[in-house]
Amino acid sequence: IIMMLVCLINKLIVYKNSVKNLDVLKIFHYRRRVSYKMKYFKDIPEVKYEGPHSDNPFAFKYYNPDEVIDGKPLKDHLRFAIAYWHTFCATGSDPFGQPAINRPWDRFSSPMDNAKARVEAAFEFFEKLNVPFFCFHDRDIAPEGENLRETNKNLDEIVSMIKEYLKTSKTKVLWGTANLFSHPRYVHGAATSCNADVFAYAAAQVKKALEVTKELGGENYVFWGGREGYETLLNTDMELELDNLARFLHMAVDYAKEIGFDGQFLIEPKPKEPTKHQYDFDAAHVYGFLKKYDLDKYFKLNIEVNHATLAGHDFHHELRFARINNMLGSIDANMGDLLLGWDTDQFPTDVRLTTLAMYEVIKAGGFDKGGLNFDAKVRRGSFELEDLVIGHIAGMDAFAKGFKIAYKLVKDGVFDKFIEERYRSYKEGIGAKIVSGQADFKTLEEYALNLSKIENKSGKQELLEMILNKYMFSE
Ligand code: XLS
Ligand code: NI
Ligand code: NI
Repeated sequence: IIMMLVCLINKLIVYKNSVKNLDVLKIFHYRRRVSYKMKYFKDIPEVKYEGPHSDNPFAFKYYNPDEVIDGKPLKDHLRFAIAYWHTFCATGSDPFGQPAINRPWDRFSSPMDNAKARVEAAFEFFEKLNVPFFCFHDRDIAPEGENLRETNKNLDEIVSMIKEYLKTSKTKVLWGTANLFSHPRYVHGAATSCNADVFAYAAAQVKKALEVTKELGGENYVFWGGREGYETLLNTDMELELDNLARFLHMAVDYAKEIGFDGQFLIEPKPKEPTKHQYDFDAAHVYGFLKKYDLDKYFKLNIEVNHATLAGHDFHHELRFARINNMLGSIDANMGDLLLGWDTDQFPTDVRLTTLAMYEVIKAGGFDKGGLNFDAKVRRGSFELEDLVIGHIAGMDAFAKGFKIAYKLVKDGVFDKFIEERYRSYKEGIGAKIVSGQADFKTLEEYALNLSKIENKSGKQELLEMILNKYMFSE
C-alpha cells in the first residue's frame, strides 16, 4: 500500500508539472466539490417566520412569505431578490482599504473555479432565505477571459451550471445586466464613450447579456449607466454622447425583439458616481431622455433608494414620479446614510422609508415583472458570514412591515381623502373649467378681476405626519 501511495504521489507531481496553470490541490478540491458539494452556510439554520416577539436573529419577525394579503401571499407582493454582486462578490474593499471580508467560496486560484463555487454558495443561500429571485451582472457570475470569445465561453459555462440549479430551485432570475464599467476599456464610458471601438465592444457585451438573461428566464433586463456621463464638459461632446446612448438602447430593443426576449427593459437612474455627472441623473431626467428618443414605450425605471437621495430627492419622490408616469418597473432596495454623499448601499431597515415606498408600489397596482432587489451590502466591519443572512432578514422584515402599514393606509384612504378634499376647487366652477380645457388667460383674467377674496386652507403637514406615525406604531 505504501508503495502504491508513493507511486500515486509521484504520478501526481509529474501531472502537476505537465499541466500549466493548474495545481494538484485545485483538482482535488474541484473533484470533492462536484461529488460531495460543500456547504458554506451549514451553521446557519433555515430562516423561518417566527413573528414579532421572536428574538432569534435568524428568523423573520414581520415577513411571513405565505401570509395572504389582498388575495396574494406576501412573497408575491414583495418579490424579493438577492444581488449577486454584493452578496457573493463584494470583499469590503474601498478607496482606503483592501478586501476585509473573506468569503469561503473564494477558495481557488482559478477565477473559473471560484465562479463555480460561488454558484453553489448562491443557491445554498437562496434556499436558506427562501428568496424568490436573484439579479446578476455578466461579470459577477463569470470572469473576463483574455478576449471577448474566451469571456463568452466562460459565461456560457457558468450559465449552463446555473441553468441546472434553476431546474430544481425555487429561486428565479429577476433581472440580468452587463457590467460596462469595471474594466479599464470603459474608462470613458461604454455607449457614451468617445471611442467607437468601445461602443462596439459594449454592444457585443449587451447582446450576449441579453441572450444569457433570456436563457436563464430573467423577467427584466437592467441598464444602469455605469460610466455613462462625464467628468468635464471641456472634453465632452454631450450631444453626440446622448444620441449614441439612444442609438445603443434602440439596438438593444431591436435585438431583444429578434431573439424573442420579452422581459421588461429597465433604466436605473443615478445622478453621480462613478462619474461627476451621470446622464441617467434621476427619474425625471431619464423620462425626458426616453421621450425625446422615442424609447419610452420600451422602458420602465428601476428606482434605487440611495440613488434618489444622491440626487437630492426622497425615495418617495422618485417612486411617485415614476408611478404617475406609468414608469415604475422595479426597485433596488437599499438605503444611504444621509450624512454621506456617496452610494453606501446599506441594507434598508428604515420602516418609514419602506412604508412610503410600498405605498407608491401599491398605488401603482403592485409589481408586474419587477420586484425588490437588495442592491445592498453589509458594512466592511460586518465581515462574518452570518451578517449576510442577518442583513437580508433585516431588509425583508422592514419591507414586509412597510407593506402592511402601507396597505392599511391605502385601504383606509387616509391620504387620498385628504388630497381629494385639498384639490376640491378643481371639481367645480372655474377649477373644473381649467381642468377640462375650457379656460384661457382671458377668461381667467375676467374671473380674477371679479374675485373679492381668495381663501386658502392649511396643508396640515404635521397632522398627516402624526397620522402616519399612528399607522406605523399602532400594530
Ligand atoms: C450602482 C448600481 C448597480 C446597478 C446594477 O450604483 O446600483 O449596482 O444596480 O448595475
Ligand atoms: Ni442598483
Ligand atoms: Ni447603487
